[in-house]
Amino acid sequence: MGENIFKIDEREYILPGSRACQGCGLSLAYRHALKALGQNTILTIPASCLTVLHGLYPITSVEIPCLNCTFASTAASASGLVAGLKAIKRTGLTVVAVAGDGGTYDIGIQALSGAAERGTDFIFVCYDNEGYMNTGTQRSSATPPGALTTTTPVLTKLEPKKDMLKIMEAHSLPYIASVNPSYPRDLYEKFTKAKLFKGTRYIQIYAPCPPGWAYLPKDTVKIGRMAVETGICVLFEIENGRFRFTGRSKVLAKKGKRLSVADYLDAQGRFRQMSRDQAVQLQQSVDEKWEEYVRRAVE
Ligand SMILES: Cc1ncc(C[n+]2csc(CCOP(=O)(O)OP(=O)(O)O)c2C)c(N)n1
Ligand code: SF4
Repeated sequence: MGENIFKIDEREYILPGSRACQGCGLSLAYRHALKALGQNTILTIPASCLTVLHGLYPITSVEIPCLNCTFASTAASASGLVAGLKAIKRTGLTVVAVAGDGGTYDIGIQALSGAAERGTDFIFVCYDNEGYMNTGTQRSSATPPGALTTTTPVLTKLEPKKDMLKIMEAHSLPYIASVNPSYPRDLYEKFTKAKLFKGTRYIQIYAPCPPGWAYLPKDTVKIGRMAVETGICVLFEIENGRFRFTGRSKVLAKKGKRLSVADYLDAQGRFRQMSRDQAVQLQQSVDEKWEEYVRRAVE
């Protein structure tokens, strides 16, 4: 991948005054993702914080055409867009579906698996803020164990986080990537690269959320960096089955020195009720996953 920050397109596709919260990790990631995707893009988006960011009809803060679809049908609506473009012989447009973790890991998984199995020619982007944030922080299957949510208010979430990247890999996709808004150049390059592939491509954005995770809006970039330093979020791409670390994770894989997850947990109010056992277990599962990645990395 290239090394030049000045390669990033200066054009903005999100206008000032979007309705996302201050310090929203999704907004930051989306800004750079849209720069990489460019204007020859058609978006399809289910109910989520992202629909709020886009705004209420007839006003929008995003300068790219967008279809609002139902929760369960995100990937099906992308399949429809792809088929429609083919029917009218329009070429040169990228169909991109963008959903939260609720709309991907839980409600959207059936249509996504179907489209991926058919090899539909589109990019599916999941921004993972680890909960149903737009409706007030309910637990999803992406919520990490030990986190408080409004549906796990006393004991915290007890179950492990679903490994959606692994599930998508089982579909033998040509391109899969994990990105983080604290590393915009890495994110930009992966979105640019994803456009070059045919078939279903999957990108997962680690998306810090100040109100849902209970930290101050000014700390979003810091939280994102801590996630990478600890291995909670790993920057990588899988190209036709070949796994490689990228960016800061690549450096950490060489040096082998990651921060303890305790530093990450202490920085967020959502983990204030987490038990010691849960924290030890989380560290173990992060270490195991990291070792698995190290074993399979091609460079
Ligand atoms: C079928 C259906 N069920 C429930 C809702 C209510 N709803 C709107 S947004 C949302 C949360 C979405 O969570 P997620 O996909 O993780 O995105 P986020 O809000 O975190 O951006 C819910 C439950 C809805 N719009 N449609
Ligand atoms: S609730 Fe979280 S994800 Fe939603 S707009 Fe606010 S900061 Fe962003």
